[in-house]
Amino acid sequence: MKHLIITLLTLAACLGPQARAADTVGDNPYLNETPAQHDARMKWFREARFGMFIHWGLYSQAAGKWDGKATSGAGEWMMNDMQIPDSQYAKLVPQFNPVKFDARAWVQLAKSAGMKYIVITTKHHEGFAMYPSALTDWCLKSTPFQRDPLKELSVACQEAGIKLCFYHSIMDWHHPDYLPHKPWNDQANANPDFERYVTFMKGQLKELLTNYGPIGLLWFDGNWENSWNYERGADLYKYIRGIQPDLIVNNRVGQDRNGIAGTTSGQERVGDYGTPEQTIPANGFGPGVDWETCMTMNDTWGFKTDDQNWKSTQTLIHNLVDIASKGGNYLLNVGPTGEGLIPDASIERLKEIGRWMEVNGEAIHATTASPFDRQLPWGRCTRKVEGDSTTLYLHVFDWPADGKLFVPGLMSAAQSAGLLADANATLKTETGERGTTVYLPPTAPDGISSTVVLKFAGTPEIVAVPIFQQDDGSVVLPAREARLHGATIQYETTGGRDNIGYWLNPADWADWDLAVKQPGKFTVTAQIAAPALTSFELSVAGQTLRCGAPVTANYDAFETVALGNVEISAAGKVTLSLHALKGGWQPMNVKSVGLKPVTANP
Ligand code: FHN
Repeated sequence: MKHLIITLLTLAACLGPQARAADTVGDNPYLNETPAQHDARMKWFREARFGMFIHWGLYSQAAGKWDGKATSGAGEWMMNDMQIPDSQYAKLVPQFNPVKFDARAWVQLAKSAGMKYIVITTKHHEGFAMYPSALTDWCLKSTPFQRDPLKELSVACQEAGIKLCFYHSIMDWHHPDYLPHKPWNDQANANPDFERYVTFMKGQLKELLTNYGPIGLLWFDGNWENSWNYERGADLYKYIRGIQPDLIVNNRVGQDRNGIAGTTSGQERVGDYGTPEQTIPANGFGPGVDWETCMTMNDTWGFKTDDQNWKSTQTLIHNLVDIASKGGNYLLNVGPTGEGLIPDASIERLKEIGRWMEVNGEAIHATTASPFDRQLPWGRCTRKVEGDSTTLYLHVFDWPADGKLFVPGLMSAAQSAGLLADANATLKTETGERGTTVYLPPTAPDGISSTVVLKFAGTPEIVAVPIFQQDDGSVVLPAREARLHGATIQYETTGGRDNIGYWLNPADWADWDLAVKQPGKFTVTAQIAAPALTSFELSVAGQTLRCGAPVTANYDAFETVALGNVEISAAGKVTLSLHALKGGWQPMNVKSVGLKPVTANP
């Protein structure tokens, strides 16, 4: 968990300010593209919304075990985590013979799941090229498998209309000239020359971008070591787009701290889109920023026999919907075995996702982010604008028992309302002072997520709806109605949760709008779960309370904490916000904030 928090905090720090496409970097014509040219290049990516990540390498043969011992980390990190010298790790080479590899079957599985692109590891950190490279023997041609899986995938993808994309690691634990040198790497040169390594890497990239047809995108990784920097990233970006100008390149071509989605100001950003990993940002990154969350289906990227911690299909579909509703892509990983088989548990989930996408795919593909300023209490929204008409797809996770789906802030009457699962369904809608109610049939068409379709002429009016006081003057601000700000803070619903969570970055924060009709003094409480002492600020109507929360057993053990008193002296809309207090902050989960009028002393 600690590693995850550090990783997430790193990512959180890296996904702050809005990223933009790679600006003009140097004099390369491929970088001075106009916004229209950039949009044309990014079009397929933005419409895809869903892709397959494939981590396949020598590590797949090891399956997470070495000399009978299981690695504690991810399968593809075994060489590093168990500090296996190259000379010993090389014993995997004669063992690697994935005779059951079937490119068409892999591509068909992706296509049937509704995936529009495949990103496969051409070389992971172990340095082993998963194709017959002319530049090294540390590649597939040295194994009994005398085929070229990238060539076979290229043919299968072109037949199926799927974009073939390549992952390539900058970090290379094997290459004798790579720096920093890994102490357990016994193949190093006495005088390693990193420039020679970069030339080698460019040579392999040229092989990959010359021999396998048009490649959709280059997914760089392993860019975080001090041998890599912005200048090298910009140079590499120019180099590969000089080979395939229409190529899209992720932001890990740049140096980690600078290259990921524009952490630095000025010109130091490289790459075309951001790459949150194993996390879904709270709100996306706003209009004009392209991003993609990559995620494992269990806990490892590369195959591990022991890793059977599979996410449910419900979680995977909710992730896909959540990401699309925030304007991002979902790159979902499979880790094939050393025999060339995708694990059955992955196949099962992808087929279930495919059945859902057959009915609901139009609410994912070629959609844009939700027009609502906060998460909807029952699910998510995606949008399509075609000509002067707008379609809102309401993804209903929690089907209302009373059949009334309230859409807060939707103030325009829909021209039509229906269900993607039933072309004959015509739903009644009613628009009131706080939003629109859609009257639904008693049973949800899909137990995971059902899609309600609202069509509008022009652009529907959507307003930010404050939360109103109860008749007794009290008000509860629930997590699901909070506006969340930042890269990792999010509203959690998995496992029955209903709280603000993943508040790992103290720069993230939350706020609510409330409509006060009965001003006065209020006692403030909050339902908080925090495994470590934490401190934060609550601000409303010009007052700030410095608050602390007691330690609770875990992130799901909520306690109601008294935070103090505030006065709201005038009726009207006010915003109540929660901010971490630097120095005393530790992650905490919040279920709600409550205000109760202070009754005059009896
Ligand atoms: O170290 C790699 C890891 O093995 C995996 O490839 C992920 C996928 O995004 N990227 C790096 C960790 O951030």
